[in-house]
Amino acid sequence: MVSPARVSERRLSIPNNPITGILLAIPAYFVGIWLGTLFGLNDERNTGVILGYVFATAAFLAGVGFLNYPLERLFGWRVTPISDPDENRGIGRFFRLSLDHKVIGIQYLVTILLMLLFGGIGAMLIRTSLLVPDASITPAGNYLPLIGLHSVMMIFITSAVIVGPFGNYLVPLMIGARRMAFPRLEALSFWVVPPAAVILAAATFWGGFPTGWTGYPPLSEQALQGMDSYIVGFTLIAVALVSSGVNMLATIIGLRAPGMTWTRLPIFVWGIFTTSILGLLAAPVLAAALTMLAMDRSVQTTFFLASNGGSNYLWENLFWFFGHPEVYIFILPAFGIIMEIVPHFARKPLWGYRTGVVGLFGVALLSWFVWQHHLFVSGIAPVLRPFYMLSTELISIPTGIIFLVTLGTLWRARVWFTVPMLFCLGFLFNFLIGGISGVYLSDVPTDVTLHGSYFSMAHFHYTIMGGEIFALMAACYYWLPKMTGKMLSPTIGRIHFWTMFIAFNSTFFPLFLAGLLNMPRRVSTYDPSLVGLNRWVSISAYFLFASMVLFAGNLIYSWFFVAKPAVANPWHARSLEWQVPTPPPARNFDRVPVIVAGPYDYGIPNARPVADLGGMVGATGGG
Ligand code: HEM
Ligand SMILES: [Cu+2]
Repeated sequence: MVSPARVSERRLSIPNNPITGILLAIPAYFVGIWLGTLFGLNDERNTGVILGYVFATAAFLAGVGFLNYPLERLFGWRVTPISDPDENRGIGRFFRLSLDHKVIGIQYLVTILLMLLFGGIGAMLIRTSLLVPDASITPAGNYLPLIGLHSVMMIFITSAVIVGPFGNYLVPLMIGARRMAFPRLEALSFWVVPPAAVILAAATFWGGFPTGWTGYPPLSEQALQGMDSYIVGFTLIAVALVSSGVNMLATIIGLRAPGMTWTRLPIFVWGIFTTSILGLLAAPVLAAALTMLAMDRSVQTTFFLASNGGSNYLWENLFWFFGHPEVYIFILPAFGIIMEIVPHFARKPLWGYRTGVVGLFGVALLSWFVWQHHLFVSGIAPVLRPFYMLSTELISIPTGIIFLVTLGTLWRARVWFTVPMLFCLGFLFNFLIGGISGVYLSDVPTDVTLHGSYFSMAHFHYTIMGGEIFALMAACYYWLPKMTGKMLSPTIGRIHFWTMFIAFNSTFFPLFLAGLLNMPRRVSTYDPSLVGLNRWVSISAYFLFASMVLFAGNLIYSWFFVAKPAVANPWHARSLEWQVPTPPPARNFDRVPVIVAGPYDYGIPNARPVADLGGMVGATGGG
């Protein structure tokens, strides 16, 4: 221990911000490229590009300020405090390394919404190309890179779009904590995302990559340097998943306020909890597999190359061992949002709270035992097929439980049809179709014909876009008033919901049909008899994009033009995050609250307010 008297006041004197980060990253990239040429390997260009991306990311993070704390500890300088309310004021706090979970939540939200715009533009280009059955709009060789960029960008987004903005912002507020357990790790889980997005976009300069998000060898071994973007970018997302996973678990286990027993925990927090277990355990497998692929492409190992004793089937297993839990990383927090929001607008206790928690854990547990349903037609031993078929179909049971908990809460309720509630109902409709189509895919005889067709593509868009993204929209309309202090316009919100709901279904439902008619995924040409169907889908997709523009318009209009301030508790909700003022003070709670009741005790005579907050302003009991 360094005694206080000897602590030096010296600090690093370079200004820490993203600009410094970029200025350091550019030379670091070229140092990496140069180093790559020194080894004299056949794959030297890949080695250089991989090293370049890794160095650039490290330099960027150092420029943003991630080295300060380790250096301060190492040399005994004065250590920067975790939260310094004076430093953390004004718009500038969103553009630098902040350790306030509320700032990180908003940084995450804005970043991811911008990424969503790029992913969405990619989707529009794909659908434009498919207006004609031949490859005349997209020249040969451009279609697969387009699919690759769109799919991986969307996977980056959907991996973090709920846990990043809403998990970081809300979990401490919901459990009565002042911060996350490891604020620096929390900041890191955000600051690796922008470099991941930039590195992914940089693939364009190398002509993109042809493998989609699954990165199957041998194609991924043969592809040009665009593939290296996939490897490094996806590894950074794995870093984000692990660091946020361990942090969320430590926070929820360790920092709950007195009285916040496990059965009083808001169900959204349970959604984050189970997601975090999956992220923490699955992402390292992905990172290991990607490292092996990077080594195959640079230092000439042959893990996945059959020609030298490796196995591409090994990749397929490693990838899906991560990949299937990954899709539940998308949906578990969405389940959490739906079960969280519905009781507040049904004004009824969450029906079967404990069963709902069991459902979340059931899904999380089973998701480890099903990955080979992605490999039914990839040479899997025939005796294994029934096992994976059964385990996959079993997942419908805990999923069904979560559905029943939500429907039971709605049963005979006098529902308040706010915009967030509409999106919850939209979620239930879409996810039902998505889930049921999953059961067809888990059935081996049907999957043998449907695998690789638009049917499976429609299935996962129903679950991910119709599910996770609808839940995201519900979360935005529900919690943004607390996070930004501004109400979103409910009128635009309703128009947004109906256009998005109708356009989504009219885009993706016909694609089940396209799949049944044997239209293959990831191919830019199709049978001319399907041209009518495809044009219908493309035009619907334009409307879907327009509905998202309407959402962006609503954000801008409501934040900057109307700026109607949100009251502390516009929904008269009981749960803890609504009892603090809007926007929440820097340290969340004047003093640590004492939790005395559950968050969903609506309609219960003489129900106590959820917490004793020690006379804080803005407190409302809810009724
Ligand atoms: C009731 C639950 C579900 C079942 C039974 C199920 C079943 C399946 C099966 C068997 C496949 C393999 C299809 C094939 O390629 O031949 C599949 C693919 C897929 N599912 Fe699901 N699924 C379910 C829920 C979900 C959820 C909740 C998500 C995401 C939020 C999801 C995302 C995906 C994705 C991304 C793929 C395709 C991966 C690819 O080939 O690129 N599924 N699903
Ligand atoms: Cu799966």
